[in-house]
Amino acid sequence: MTIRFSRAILRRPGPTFAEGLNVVGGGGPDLARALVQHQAYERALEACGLVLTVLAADDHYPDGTFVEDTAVLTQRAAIVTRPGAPSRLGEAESIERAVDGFYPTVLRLNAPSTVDGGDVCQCDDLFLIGVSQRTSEAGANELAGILKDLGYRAMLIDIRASRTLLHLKTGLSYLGEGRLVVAGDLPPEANLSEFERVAVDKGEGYAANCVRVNDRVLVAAGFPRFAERLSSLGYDPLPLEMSEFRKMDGGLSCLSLRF
Ligand code: CIR
Repeated sequence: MTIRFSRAILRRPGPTFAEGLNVVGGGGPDLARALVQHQAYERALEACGLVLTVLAADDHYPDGTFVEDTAVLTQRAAIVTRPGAPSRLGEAESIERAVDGFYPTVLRLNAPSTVDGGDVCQCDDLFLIGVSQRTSEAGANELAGILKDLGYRAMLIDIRASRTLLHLKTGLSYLGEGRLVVAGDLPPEANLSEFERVAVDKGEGYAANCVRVNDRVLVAAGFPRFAERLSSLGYDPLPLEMSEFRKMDGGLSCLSLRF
């Protein structure tokens, strides 16, 4: 089974984009270039058949373009999260309004739980949930409970000891067909034996955050070995320039909520 998407919610980076959080990426993004890259990302989703809802940038939330962290959109309900960085908590409000029009059931996490959507990877009926610097144990457990009530399975993966992963999906993506792209140092106790692992070469770790959208796989440009690997598995990679979002610790998946 491969989930097919028909819509996506996005938010363009705004004037305060460079003031967002960054630890790994180094900061200093060029807003004009980020906007061009975002435009290309929008066109790519449209080329995959998606109808877009593009929200206005909000100066109060420099990280607001990373919409994925604010919700978990499933085929059975929408769950609005409570992002783990205090500066991002308020982002969920406008996302909830945007999602409300599309979902009859919109659920919420309770304070003080925190969950960033970047820590949540849907693999068909199984959700992998990272416990991270952003997603609390309480949040991961609460989300797992909500998902189980919806009839899904859920598995927690503790990445708090990782030196390379901001979010679980920084180093892991689901391609469909039982295939999981894995880079980075996942804990050995993470039991992912039900999946066929697709490895990412050393030096191409950033590419692990790719996104299967219908008949294509969006992938960061500049990682030729990984793109070739995808092609050899029969996928159709669609490379996108991500340099300015990478500087702010963002990956491909976090720029949209697909449903
Ligand atoms: C942050 O630190 O929250 C943002 N600068 C980047 C968030 C990236 N989100 C994601 O990978 N899911």
